[in-house]
Formats: sequence, C-alpha cells, structure tokens
Amino acid sequence: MKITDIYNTQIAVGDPPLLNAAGLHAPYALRIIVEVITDVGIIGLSEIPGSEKIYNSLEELKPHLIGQDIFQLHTIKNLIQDEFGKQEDQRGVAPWDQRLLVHLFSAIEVACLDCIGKKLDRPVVDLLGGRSRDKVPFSAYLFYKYEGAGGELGFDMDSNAFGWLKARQEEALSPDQIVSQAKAMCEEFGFQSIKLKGGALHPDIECNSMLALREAFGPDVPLRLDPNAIWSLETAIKYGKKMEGILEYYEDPVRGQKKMGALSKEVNIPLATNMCTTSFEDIPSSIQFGSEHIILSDHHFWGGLRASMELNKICQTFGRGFSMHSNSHLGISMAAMTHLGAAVPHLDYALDTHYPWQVDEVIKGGKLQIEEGFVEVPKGPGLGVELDREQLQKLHTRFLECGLKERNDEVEMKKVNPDWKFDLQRW
Ligand code: GKR
Ligand code: MG
Repeated sequence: MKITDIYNTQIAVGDPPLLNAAGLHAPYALRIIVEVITDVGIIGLSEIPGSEKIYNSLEELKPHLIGQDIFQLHTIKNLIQDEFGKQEDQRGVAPWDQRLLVHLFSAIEVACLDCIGKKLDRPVVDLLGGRSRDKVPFSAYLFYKYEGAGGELGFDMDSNAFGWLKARQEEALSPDQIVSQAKAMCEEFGFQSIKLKGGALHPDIECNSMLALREAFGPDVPLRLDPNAIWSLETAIKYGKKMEGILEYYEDPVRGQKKMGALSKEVNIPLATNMCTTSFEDIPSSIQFGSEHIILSDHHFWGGLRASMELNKICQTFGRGFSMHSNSHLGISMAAMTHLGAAVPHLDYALDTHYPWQVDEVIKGGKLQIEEGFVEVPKGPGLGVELDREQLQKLHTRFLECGLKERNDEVEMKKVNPDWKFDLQRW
C-alpha cells in the first residue's frame, strides 16, 4: 500500500474567549486535517494544531512521501527527519508546544496507522498492542473566561442555547462562576475528575476556586490546577500548601525542571507536566531533578501514537504516572487520543480534553459521545471515524475568511486590554 497523495486542509474551529497565562483564546482555534491517499483507495486521517509553518512544511513534505510504503513507518519518519530535522525547533514558552518536527511525525504517523487499520480491518488500538481498556476516562477541563460563545458570535451569546451549550458561553471569573461551569460540564458529560486552567487570575482567586470546587464536589472528585508555569516558586509553595490534600495533582505551577524539582520537595502534592518534560531528550534531567510525578503525553507533541506508547513504558520504568494533555481539538484528534488511552498499559489518571468547548465537528455523525466521563473506542477499522466533507469545506472557508494564521493568545488579549503583556513569571 503506497502513498499517492496527501491533502492538508487548514480549518478554523469556533472557540470561546477562554483565558490562560499567555492571554486569551481567539474566536477560532486553528487545526489542520491531513488525508493520506493510497494506491488501494484507502484514505488515512489525522488532525493537528494549525500554523502556517506546519501547513507549509506538510506541503513541502508531499513529494518526499509520495511512493512510500505506508507500513514503513521508520522510513517515513527518517524522511521527515532528514527534511526538517536540522532546523531550529523550540517548544517555546507559551502553554502550548510550538515544535515543528513532532507535529509532522504525528500528522503523518496517525494517518498511516489509520490506513493500516483500514487495510487490515483492525482498529488503531490493536496496532498499538491491543486494548488495556474498552473505554477511556476523560476529565472536565474548566477555564476562566469572558462572556461569549466564540466563533461568529465572539463575545456575544446565543440566547437560544441551554444546558452546557448555554453554560459554555457564560462569564467565569470568580470561584462561584467556576463551580457553576463545573456543574454544567459534569452534568452534561458525567466527568468524574476536574481540571482548572490557572495562571489567568490572581492566585488567591484560583486557589479559592479549587477550595470551592472541593466544597461543591466533595473528596471523591479528583481536582487539578494548571497555572502554566507562570507562578514564582514562592507563590507555588504558598498556595500549594493551602491545596495539600485537595489536589490530585499540581500541573506546571512553576517554569522548568529545576524549579519543579525544588517545589516537589516543599509541597506534598504530586506534580504533573506538559511544559518542563516534553521530549525523550528531557527524561534524563527529569530524573536528575525529580521534576514531576506525572507526565502528560500528547501524541501531537510526542511525535505520534507509537512514541506515546514508548513514553508510557518509560513512565512505568521511572515511576512516573501517565496522563494526557490537550488543546482545542475536534473528533479526529479525539479518536486518536481514545485509541491511545485504550492501549496504554499504564494509565493512572483521566485524560485532559478541550472537546466540550468546541461545537464544530469534521467527522460524520457529529461529535464522539462522552458518557459518564468516558469515551468508548470508536467502532470500525483504523481510527473508526470518517470525514464529513461538507463540514470540512465549511470550516476551511471559515479559515480563509477569519484572517487568523497563527495562534497568538497575547495578541487576542491586547485587543481587549492594550496594556496586557505575557510575562514569563507573574505572581
Ligand atoms: O487551551 O489555553 C489552552 C491551554 O492552556 C493549552 O494551550 C495548554 O497547552 O491545555 C494545555 C495545558 O495543559 O497546558
Ligand atoms: Mg498543562
């Protein structure tokens, strides 16, 4: 089975005005849908974060990958490495990862695995070694936010919405509003653990929000807070001590492995990261500094599904817990995350997902269902999802019209507050 073509489609997905340490989400999150076309008529899908650099690189890759055997994933990876491996490739300081190579590996590998699964009539989870579980636990992911639905409505609300669709539009800037958001999200999706994106408001408010969530949900619902590395060590110790016994894990309160290692000696809460240990090259120093207890994988950033399986084994070897990080995404990514979550032998925590915040979809049949906080492995070969071409076209047209080319939360925040700036450390 050989690659005959690759189609890369940039899309813009409606996203509400969510706040984080780096600023504000734009009305649209950018994604790229990749289709790998084969000589036997099978098409493999994947979805990755959108940026001009990733899109242009995927386009440049095409002639190098056409003619390659889909099963030869090492050869394909080497070709990508040869083409783009020599460029400077930094994760960056923002909450999300901006490396190129890992995105390219992931985009092509996931689509190839989808083809292989379709060819063999087996789900992707079986290509990763088979199921360790049939359904995968996900966590509620709360955000401080301004009022607004995002997308075409921006900061306005759709007055006909109800339930979660209404709640996702409402302002959340206080502990009480965060509790209301959590209740609405958990009622709709049945999540059994809760994460709050921090680093956006004063730590007093964020810490009080965690205490209010504990009060509202009781001790059986695990809670996590993620300030995206923007707090000083002193602040993280001070508020960490107040949240001991409350948090299941404390995600990237401070920046870098050394500070995380220092914090872990002072505060009795497991530390998790998707910011300080983000590649295989970071593992030796992670062990040296004791920088985290839990690594949050993400197949988009760790170079694909098989690389994430390797990470899972490394986590087991070094006594690290394993869970999963997320960004704004649609159903193809959700399907891939679910296959991976079902395959990993070592899974201690419910996975992150932004999925409830996005109402758009590119897969046939609409959004994958989250029930009681779990997602079942999609049925059918490969990823088990099919592209809805009408939706793809609609979201692509929207991409062309919306004018956004890169994610830049600082720029979006400046539109609301011109004096705002993204500091590497605040509070
Ligand atoms: O969507 O604002 C966001 C998040 O802050 C995201 O960009 C992060 O990468 O969810 C992520 C995290 O856990 O740090
Ligand atoms: Mg995080």
